[in-house]
Amino acid sequence: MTDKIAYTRHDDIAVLRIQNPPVNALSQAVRQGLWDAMDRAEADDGVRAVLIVGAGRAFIAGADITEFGKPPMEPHLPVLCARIEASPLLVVASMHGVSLGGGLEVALCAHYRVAQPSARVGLPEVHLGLIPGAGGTQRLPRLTGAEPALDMITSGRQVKAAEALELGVVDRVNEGDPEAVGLAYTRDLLAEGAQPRPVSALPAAPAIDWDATYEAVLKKGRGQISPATAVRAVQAASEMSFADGMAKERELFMELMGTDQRQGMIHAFFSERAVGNLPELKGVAPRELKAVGVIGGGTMGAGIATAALLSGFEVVLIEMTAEAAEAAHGRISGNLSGALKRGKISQEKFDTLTQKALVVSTSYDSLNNVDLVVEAVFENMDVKKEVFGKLDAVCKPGCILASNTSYLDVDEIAASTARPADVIGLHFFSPAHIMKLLEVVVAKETASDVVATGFALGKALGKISVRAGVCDGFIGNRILATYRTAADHMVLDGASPYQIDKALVNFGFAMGPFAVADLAGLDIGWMTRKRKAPHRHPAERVPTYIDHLCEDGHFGQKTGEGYYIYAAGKRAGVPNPKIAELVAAEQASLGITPRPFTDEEIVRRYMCAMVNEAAKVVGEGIARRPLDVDMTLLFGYGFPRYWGGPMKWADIQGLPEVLADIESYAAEDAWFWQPAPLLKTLVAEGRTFDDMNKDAAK
Ligand code: 3H9
Repeated sequence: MTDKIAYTRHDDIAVLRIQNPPVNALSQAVRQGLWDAMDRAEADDGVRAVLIVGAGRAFIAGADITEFGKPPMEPHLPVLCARIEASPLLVVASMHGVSLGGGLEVALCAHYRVAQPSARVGLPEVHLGLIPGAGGTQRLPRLTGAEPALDMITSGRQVKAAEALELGVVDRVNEGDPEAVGLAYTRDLLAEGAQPRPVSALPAAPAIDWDATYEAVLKKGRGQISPATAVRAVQAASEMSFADGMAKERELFMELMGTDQRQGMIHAFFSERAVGNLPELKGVAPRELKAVGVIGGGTMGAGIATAALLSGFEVVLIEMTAEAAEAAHGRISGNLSGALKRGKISQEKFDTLTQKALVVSTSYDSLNNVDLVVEAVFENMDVKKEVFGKLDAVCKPGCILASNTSYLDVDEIAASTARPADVIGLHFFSPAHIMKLLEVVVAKETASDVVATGFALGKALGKISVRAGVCDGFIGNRILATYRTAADHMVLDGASPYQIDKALVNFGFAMGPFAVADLAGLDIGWMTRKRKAPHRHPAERVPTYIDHLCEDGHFGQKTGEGYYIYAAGKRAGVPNPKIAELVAAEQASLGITPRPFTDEEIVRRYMCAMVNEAAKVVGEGIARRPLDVDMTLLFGYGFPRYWGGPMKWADIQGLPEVLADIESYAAEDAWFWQPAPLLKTLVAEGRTFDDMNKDAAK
């Protein structure tokens, strides 16, 4: 027996304690250990029941994800589950912390289940591009009926113990030490004469309209295939024998195991956890953070203040006038009342946050005791420098001065203060209390404990924090500018913005780039184009058709007209006929004969532009690792999670193929399509972006 399972006897009960920290994932050694321990219990004289418990913080978090993609090793989990369920001994699971995926599947093979009130159960495999593969799709519907099982499996959501009890997933909820609770329950069961009760022997769940459910789930998944595939597996549980249903589940599970989506989603899972794990921060203690200052109470400043309040910080927000201060207070209260309505905070908490934890002031002196201050004022270097000058004068020594700029030079801002080591960029995404991404922009002089504090703040706010270096647009906006340009070029050459939006939504983006531009406001791009015009290379192609719309005061959704026309109160628009006219006029003046594009070519060019710029960002050290780019695009730019991020997408396509396409596009526009040196190097060395991630983790 492996040391992953501790076997102890308590009278006529054998306790199998799984000990595989941190979360008792079902690695080969755990599976083998459980198998051997079941053998031992069954051979152990006088043992009448087996109690399975987990050591540490969870029962079992599921299959060991690090084993996926490698050759499967025996005993396979479905076979182990069947072996546990078929035991002549009474098998009980006592669940605490999480029981997820294969962890819940093991519990479903026990004959009885007791859970702590704080326990959570779920089948989250769809988030890894999979379906439950050890009987979850066959056993759960036999306990709960088809619809609750489908809800749990297709959403992957975690269900709290009370709901699990109601649904019939667990038999009892009892508080106490999991082993003591489990032993007491097992003794009760033995005393009652309870017999093994295999879930597989329960009648199948009655049929529902499977095809309609499949279609609805497929649509909701926006291109993600695993949730819809799960519907077919649950259908098998209703229509087939248990054995045939298990075979069907296995077949579908193995099919998904071979997909790009599975690779992409597992990359996202591990990258999400690796992104904050920077070697340069090992052993660096962050500074203490209790009170946070925010300069500017517009949408961004109010969002940052809201996020900080919700995470337990005291907040001092500075505005220029009493009216602006009042408006800022209103915006923050509005955000918080959203949290109140969604049940995230209580009325009492709402009152404390808005009345006690938040101070809105027009005097910079109110900042004299904050530990960190984030400036979120107008994007203008002179304005920023003026603000930083005032902060430098009033903030206490050691206070971190952060700018929320989205493209300005943080080195220049830092140099304008007497404490450049305390200056950092903290680039939030709007709405800042909702969006998960935080770019931690490290300037030349930024002290490492200031960087560590940026990451600590991100963690406290529940953000995914990515380290970025200083350049125009940092990681995200710099890459965005490039792939947006690729889309603009395609419009000039003959693709319509609507075809491009549709092709990219079909690829998996939440919205296409032109719908996003309308939402963000066309004036932003217009201003950027004007800002960059003086430094533009003569070979750079920059469309101007949309500027004419801006000159007429049309800025997208907020004015009701942009690439699309928006009826009052409607989020979705219809194509604006003026766009085709403006584009045609520009094509005529440039002597361009428009050509058709396939959706496939649109996606390929857009993605190649993204990957090429991203490779430059990594090559220049603006992003430390390819996975930092992937997480930036995933959490800040609506990139489809099931592709894992643009770098993972490129690895899956094959870097030589991506480079070959970039080189072929360069034949038409050598200025825009200059291949990234890093991409060329990786192709020459036969390496991938993921190889770089792995090297960085060593
Ligand atoms: C499955 O079960 C398939 C079966 O149906 C069929 C099979 C045939 N494996 O998130 P944390 C690591 S699919 C390996 O930071 P938390 C994680 O990488 C599986 N490692 O902590 C991290 O490592 P590090 C279905 C795992 O408290 C460390 O544990 N199950 C696994 O915020 C701590 O994790 C899931 O999808 C794993 N299964 O959250 C559950 N899980 O410290 C996935 C975690 O080196 N896991 N690690 O960075 C989770 O949702 C969360 O990790 C959990 C803990 C809620 C458990």
